[in-house]
Amino acid sequence: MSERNGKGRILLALTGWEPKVWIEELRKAAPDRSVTLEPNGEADPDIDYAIVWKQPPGLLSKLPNLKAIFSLGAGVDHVFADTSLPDVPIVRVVSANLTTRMSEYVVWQVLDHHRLGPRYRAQQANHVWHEDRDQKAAADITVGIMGLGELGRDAAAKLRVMGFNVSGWSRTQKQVDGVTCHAGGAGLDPFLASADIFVVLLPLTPETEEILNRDLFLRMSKRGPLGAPVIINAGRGGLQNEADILSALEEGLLSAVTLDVFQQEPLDPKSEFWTHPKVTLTPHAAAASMPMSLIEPMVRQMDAYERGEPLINLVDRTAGY
Ligand code: NDP
Ligand code: OXD
Repeated sequence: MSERNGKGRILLALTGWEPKVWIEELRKAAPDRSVTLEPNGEADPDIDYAIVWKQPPGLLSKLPNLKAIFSLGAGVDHVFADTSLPDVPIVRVVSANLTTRMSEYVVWQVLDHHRLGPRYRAQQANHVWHEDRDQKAAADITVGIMGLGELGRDAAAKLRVMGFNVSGWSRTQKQVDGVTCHAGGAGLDPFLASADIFVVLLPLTPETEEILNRDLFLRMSKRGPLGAPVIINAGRGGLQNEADILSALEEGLLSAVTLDVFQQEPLDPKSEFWTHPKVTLTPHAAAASMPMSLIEPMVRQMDAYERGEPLINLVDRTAGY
């Protein structure tokens, strides 16, 4: 640990986010620690911890005394985008506050599709009064959650409270109360056959890249009350083949999608997604990283680590999440 007051020094490296609120929150939570904003700390031998969102590639490997990397996101694909990462622990966000907001988003979007929100908004825009009399109950619908991690499990529990049937898919077998759990390659087809609305809360890794593609859509159940599946992707844009989504919507392989994340963010102003009648989109806003709820626990982790306690919420480098 760097000397001075014995408290590890922090480098904050952000791309695309305004640093002011993060610095302010850090100064509040860690008044006794030095906080440097990248690029000023480049190659600084006194830096112990890096707090990052899309850090510039190569930056972290230049910090000779780096002890740990703290991701400002639950997802860490932005950290791994730097291929020269030093071999130090990576801590990711696991936060009840963020999890709750993600579940709000999931329940909001599932209910919106289930209760024909897109159709009624289009009718309103055209002054059309047409009530759909064939109204389904939540119990008639199965929501399939891809990714039964911190976020997927909480969303599953909240959807269950609303009365939906819930199935889930993960890399390793899980047991979740009231959820039919499938896992791995062998579990994928039974999972895809089980649901009507698919909620995607997977991390972006080499294994999941563009998993949302035409082949997968063809394997999804078409028997459900919605006629064709709905996909809600709040994981990462890299999980989706965007050309395949557009053609699947045209062909009726998918009935509608909600996309919070895109291959390229911000989304190109010319993208078809903006105006497509079967697309609901939000600007990577499903569950934003909030300084008030994330910084304090990160600093408390640093304190605990300096007392000899292990870091928690560590990323498995081999699995990539
Ligand atoms: P977790 O790591 O807790 O959970 C990930 C889940 O995905 C686990 O169930 C894991 O399986 C499963 N998984 C990983 N790889 C595979 C695979 N190859 N096949 C099947 N299942 C797989 O992550 P979180 O729940 O905390 O977050 C999920 C993602 O949500 C983040 O990585 C991030 O990309 C995204 N996110 C988006 C936000 C937004 O605002 N849009 C906000 C926050 C996060 P297993 O259980 O076996 O490990
Ligand atoms: C995250 C995100 O990964 O906000 O936390 O996307």
